[in-house]
Amino acid sequence: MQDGNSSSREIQSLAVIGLGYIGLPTAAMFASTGLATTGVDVSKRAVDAVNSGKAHIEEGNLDELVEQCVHKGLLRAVDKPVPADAFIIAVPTPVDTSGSCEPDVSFVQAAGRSLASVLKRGDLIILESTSPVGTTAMLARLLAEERPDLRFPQGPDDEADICLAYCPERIIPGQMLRELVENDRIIGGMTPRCAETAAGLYKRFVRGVCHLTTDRTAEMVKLTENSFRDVNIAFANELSMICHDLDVDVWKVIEFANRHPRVSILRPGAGVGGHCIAVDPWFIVASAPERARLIRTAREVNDAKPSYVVEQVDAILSRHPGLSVACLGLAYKPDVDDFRESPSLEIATRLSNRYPGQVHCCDPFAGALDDGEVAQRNLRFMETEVALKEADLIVVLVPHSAFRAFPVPQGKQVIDPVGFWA
Ligand code: SAJ
Repeated sequence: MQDGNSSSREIQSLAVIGLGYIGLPTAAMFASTGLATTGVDVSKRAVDAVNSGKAHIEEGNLDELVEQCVHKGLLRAVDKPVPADAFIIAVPTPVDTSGSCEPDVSFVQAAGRSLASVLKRGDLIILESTSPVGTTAMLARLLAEERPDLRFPQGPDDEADICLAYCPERIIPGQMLRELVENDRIIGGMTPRCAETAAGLYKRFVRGVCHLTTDRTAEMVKLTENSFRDVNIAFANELSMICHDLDVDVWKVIEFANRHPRVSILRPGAGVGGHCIAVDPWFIVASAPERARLIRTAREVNDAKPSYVVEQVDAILSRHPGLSVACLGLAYKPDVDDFRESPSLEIATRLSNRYPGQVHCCDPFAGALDDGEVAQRNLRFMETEVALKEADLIVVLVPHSAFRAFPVPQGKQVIDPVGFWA
């Protein structure tokens, strides 16, 4: 399919289901183009924040954009879907954490059921949530059951009443508003007309190329991107442990290897976190358990890295039991206030419980952590400046830019899996 240039119908209103890390920036961006946009979320906190002109998440200039759009009457939030010409579903798709790592698409199903009653002929529905291959088609079947009076696409040649497409978000936290505009989009329509209609909507603000394809291909593209990154990071993490055993500086090895024109190794760290890279590869593993051996192993290597860091601390504290420890950084990656699936938070929690009273944590974004969770994890916080002076052992878990303000500590033991002072 070609780059789509035309929208087959005029879209005058949009409802975005899910006002989280993806839904809110997307809703605000559409509203900023003059499109009447309604954000829908079951969280009263999110709805109230948006209606008072605020973003309930920390992300660049998002607060300002939300404020402007709400002030102009282009963006509002409600707790149930309202009629609109187009719907974007941006709800979480976690994996089952009880051990099976099976994808949980129940939020997508709930979003589909909740918007079914307000659908009318000619509407467009776009799924943006990272999803296992086949989820868009599953959504079409679910909607067809809910609304037998409307025709939904059933195959690529079907001329239906409703357009359905899968368009994965690909924006990186910390750079979301820029990437929303600049990144290429992969637009997978259940029919060519669905893809063109969805592309017409995104072209309100996307300056990257809109690549049109099928729903199943677009679903797999998204999973492939994040799995590729996970495998590359697993390679770096494995390399860091091998180099440690061989007493070779992994940072120099990677720096020099990356001077090769066809080598590009990512950075080792304390583990892989967040709600995407640490989760999405499991969607591929779940759909092809026999084949996805490398993808599964990469997940296992990255998931094992926090234990490796804890063992490094254990090794020092077993020789010097009374040392005080400072853990620098708890967020899932640098310069974000997002602690979901954070390996650093896991490491700090394990150390705090293993060495009660000896461990302090520092994170410029700690205010975003829930007080109850902090208490439950037994975390104790300290100003970075004080911790760097007072702690005997510094463990750098996240290289937040704010830590650059402090000089490299002298005369201290340091464990630095992220290469902050490498
Ligand atoms: N990490 C490393 N070493 C690296 C890079 C990252 O250890 O060299 C770690 C980070 O510290 C973090 C985790 O990996 O714990 C994930 O961080 P990230 O910056 O790689 O990715 P996310 O999860 O913030 O965003 C990813 C992006 N996907 C790709 O780059 C292929 C983003 O474009 C997606 O939109 C996003 O997932 C998503 O929503 O799926």
